Amino acid sequence: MISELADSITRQVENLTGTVSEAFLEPVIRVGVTGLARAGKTVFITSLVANLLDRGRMGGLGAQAQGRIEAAYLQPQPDDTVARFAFEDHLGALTGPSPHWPSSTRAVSELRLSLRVQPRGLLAGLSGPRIVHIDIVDYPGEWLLDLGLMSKSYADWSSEVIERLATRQEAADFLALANATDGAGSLEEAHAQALAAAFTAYLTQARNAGYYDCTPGRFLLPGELAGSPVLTFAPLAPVGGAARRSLWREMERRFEAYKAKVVVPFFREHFAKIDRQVVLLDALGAIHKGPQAVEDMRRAMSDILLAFKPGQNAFLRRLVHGRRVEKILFAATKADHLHHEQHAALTGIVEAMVRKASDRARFAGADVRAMSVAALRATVEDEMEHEGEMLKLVRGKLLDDGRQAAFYAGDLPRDPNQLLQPARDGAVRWLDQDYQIMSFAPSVLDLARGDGPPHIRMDRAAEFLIGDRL
Ligand SMILES: Nc1nc2c(ncn2[C@@H]2O[C@H](COP(=O)(O)OP(=O)(O)O)[C@@H](O)[C@H]2O)c(=O)[nH]1
Ligand SMILES: [Mg+2]
Repeated sequence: MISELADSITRQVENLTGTVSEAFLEPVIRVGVTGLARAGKTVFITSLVANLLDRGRMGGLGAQAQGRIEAAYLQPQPDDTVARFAFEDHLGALTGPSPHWPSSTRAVSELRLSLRVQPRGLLAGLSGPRIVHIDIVDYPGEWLLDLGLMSKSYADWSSEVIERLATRQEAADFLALANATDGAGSLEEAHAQALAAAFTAYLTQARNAGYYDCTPGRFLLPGELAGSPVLTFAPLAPVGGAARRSLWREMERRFEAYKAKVVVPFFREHFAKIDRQVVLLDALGAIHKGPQAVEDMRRAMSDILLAFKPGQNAFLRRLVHGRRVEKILFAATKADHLHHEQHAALTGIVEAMVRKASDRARFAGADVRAMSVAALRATVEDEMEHEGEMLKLVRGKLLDDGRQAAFYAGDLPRDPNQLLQPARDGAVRWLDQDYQIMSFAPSVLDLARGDGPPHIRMDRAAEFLIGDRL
């Protein structure tokens, strides 16, 4: 009781100082952008920033439509120890003379964009323009999944993972090695490394096959930690009374070190500071892969969402001290693969995926929204007659061979359950539809002055994320 009271007083004081300082200081909105690998984070941030700098295509952002944004500019990176998001490189890749998708990124990076805005309404006549800083933080969604490790012991985690792997052919090599391993035996570093390598190989294959439950996240994106002991462990079946210098005990120690030295710092230094969050999903990609990938994506989303419900996790509750993410946007990316008539169906699928994954009311008041977007539109819409019917489709340049091609992804159902239910029930393929996906190359752009790169609904996304603060 007393600690709850103290907590709520602290919170009120924090809120008060928040309000007071905002009136005088320049407010900072920290927007996190996450998603699983290849979800579209890099392209999303690049397009968002480019379109906030050149706002010709941002009619859906209220402050822009009202003519209140006077200027936008990039600032030096505010956090000395975080890599700067390589905006210029990525924009150069997307909009240069031979456009290509940016190379993939592996860790946290950040960028500060500042807007000079005229206040709205009554305040407009009273005060001059204000500066609002937007810090955009790019981090892998896989790192959020690691939150699930915090409440698990090495023994529990090992048992769970080994059970899950039993039915996966991708895990055969690792399981063979793990089964042939005597955890009670003494630690041999070469063997520990072989186990970790086999486990990492499994994780990599599993991810490529469409599984999303591929933790520990840093095994797939090791960055500067590659080869270090915190990444040199693997699940091993529990052994009773393993001695201190045994392989099993050492693996347990490293698992705990991973939590303390990798997971905790990420949540403390990055996650806990986020005000608004974008979660990107390549839902079309998952639908194309089939029911199992859709079900795995749904499960991964529900695990990711746990990070936004700090009340349910003791570790997070201590870390965030009542501070919370105010808005969460779930965005289905690459919507330029579909004619706009199908966008509502795609949004519906994402909405259902997230709603089923967790009950909205439990986000402690966060404003949650789903949307279909394309950060960089690589196609144009078209219609074509097919077996006596007019198909609404898109057309673009294929990534493989540069040919122009018309493309129809398939008929997404209006009722998302037509996909989510069979996925849940363990169907191996879709019954009466095939869903296609194609890789399009970004097209050569001829941008008018003041226009950012072409997109779908990035202005709406920006309005939802920051509109209320401009
Ligand atoms: N057609 C299309 N493809 C996209 C779009 N955004 C991303 N992609 C594709 O998805 C890939 C992964 O995007 P990226 O931003 O690197 O994903 P990240 O791993 O989440 O940072 C890109 O290389 C593109 O092939 C988009 O708006 N439209
Ligand atoms: Mg990236």
